[in-house]
Amino acid sequence: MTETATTTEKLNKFEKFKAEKDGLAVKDEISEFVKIGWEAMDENDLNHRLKWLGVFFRPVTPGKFMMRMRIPNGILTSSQMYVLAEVIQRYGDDGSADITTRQNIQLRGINFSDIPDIFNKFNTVGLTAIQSGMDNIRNITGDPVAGLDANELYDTRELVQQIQDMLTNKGEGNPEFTNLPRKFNIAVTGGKDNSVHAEINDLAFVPAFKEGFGFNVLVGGFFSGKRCEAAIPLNAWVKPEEVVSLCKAIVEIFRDHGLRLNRQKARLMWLIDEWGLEKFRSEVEKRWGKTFTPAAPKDEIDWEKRDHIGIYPQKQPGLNYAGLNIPVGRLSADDMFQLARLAEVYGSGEIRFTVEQNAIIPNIPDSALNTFLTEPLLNKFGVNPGLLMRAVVSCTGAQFCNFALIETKNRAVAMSKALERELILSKPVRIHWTGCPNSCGQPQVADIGLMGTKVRKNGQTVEGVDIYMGGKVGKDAKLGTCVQKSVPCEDVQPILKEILIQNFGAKVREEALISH
Ligand code: SRM
Ligand code: SF4
Repeated sequence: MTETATTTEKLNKFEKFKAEKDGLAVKDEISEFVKIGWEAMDENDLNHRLKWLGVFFRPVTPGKFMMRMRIPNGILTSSQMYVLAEVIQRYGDDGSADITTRQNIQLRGINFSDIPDIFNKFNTVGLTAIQSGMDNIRNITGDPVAGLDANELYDTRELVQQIQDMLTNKGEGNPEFTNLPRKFNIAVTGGKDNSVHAEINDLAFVPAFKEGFGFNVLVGGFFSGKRCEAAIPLNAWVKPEEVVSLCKAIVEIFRDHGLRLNRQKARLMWLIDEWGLEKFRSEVEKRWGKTFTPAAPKDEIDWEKRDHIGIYPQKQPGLNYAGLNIPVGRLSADDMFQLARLAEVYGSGEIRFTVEQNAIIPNIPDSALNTFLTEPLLNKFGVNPGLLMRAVVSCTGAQFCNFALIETKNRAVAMSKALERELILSKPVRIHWTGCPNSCGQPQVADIGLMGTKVRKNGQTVEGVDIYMGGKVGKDAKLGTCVQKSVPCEDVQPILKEILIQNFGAKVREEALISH
């Protein structure tokens, strides 16, 4: 028997609560919830349905909520950034924000009773957090230098916005896509360096020429605790104007036929496995109402991936973008006010994010660059950071995430600094930390990936990592694999040092040798 949405018996607990009451229903109930207080709320409303509004109850910090935004293509205006900064500013030390591995932002420390007011503020500047968690489509990623890069093949900004508008009903919430079997990730890349990790999305569009410019379509990429797969070619080439309708058709197929009985098998790739790629392709064609043009024989991803840290000339003569290194994406309210101010004073009031959890300020005139470089914020978020710090990525980890097996962000920063003190590196090495096998910090795309686990040491259970290597990004992207299991965190630094020396050409600093 196939495992389809039409099988109503034996529903897992997630399917049951979705069938009992739609996730989006909480949109009309939020004022009522605020009246009764979060402590009195139904368990499923609190722990799950609120995520349809982008509001996350944090069992690690009860009463201090997290909000996950939607930032299509990772682009914000300074007025939007000011609003986000004001939201967290009122929570003092509890208020912080994180740039995420999907070019997005999450706000922390939020008081439940403030949520309706926060939504009103979002409305005034065109921000939305709708359907950003649970069984919904995640933030749609696009090229972080879209419209700036002289070598880009396609400016992804408008297309990404159109996909979001279609899927979320312009940020209001879309009842059509409110009950998917699981999460769903979409990425569009228009540059030559695959700056969005197309290969790890359920649906990705990569630039390719056939009847003019268009995209080859990849499907089924995902990470989960149980299984990780790179996306596979659908053998389809589409024109830019066909992308939105194809997204709709594929998400509908996933919604109507995706496997739902076993939550561990509910991502798109499991449906493709069950049907076979040919059947999947022809079902999509039927739903889309068109026949696919077969994929272009070659795509245009032929560069190594850029990290965008530094100052780079734009395609617009006389203008530059500045890529600022935000270690592990962590921002305070002050940092956000400063970023918004710099964007206004030196740029065009725009701030962008990358999937490496860094920020870009575009449109800085040549004449303003020298003064820009003297800004105090650049001492914290540099344009020329150390070669480990500039590439370190980390998921949320134990500080706020109840799935975490280890603390990640602080450790990632401390270890990058310590290794930079010990070693001389000649190129950036991408080290990704993730607190558990869910892989939000994408250790499989890293040069060196560290996945949190629990290990035994001297008869005690302690925090540890499994070490991944071999992740390749950009052209010919390839997922890394586990090379060493169960290393206690306190023993990781010397192992990383050795890996950096053996595999990445690092040299021991003489001062470090002397001080030993
Ligand atoms: Fe993730 C669940 C954080 C990107 C795979 N992820 C979670 C939750 C919501 C768990 C929870 O409720 O505590 C984490 C919230 C912790 C918190 O307080 O911040 C969480 N995921 C994140 C973020 C914030 C990591 C980061 O520090 O950047 C990223 C938010 C992206 C966004 O803006 O939407 C984030 N998560 C990812 C990615 C990377 C990506 O998309 O490129 C993945 C792997 C790719 C994928 O999904 O295929 C990822 N997160 C997961 C999974 C495993 C999904 C699965 O199919 O099993 C879970 C667990 C789940 O959904 O049940 C999860
Ligand atoms: Fe939490 Fe695990 Fe995701 Fe890290 S990888 S944010 S610990 S769910």
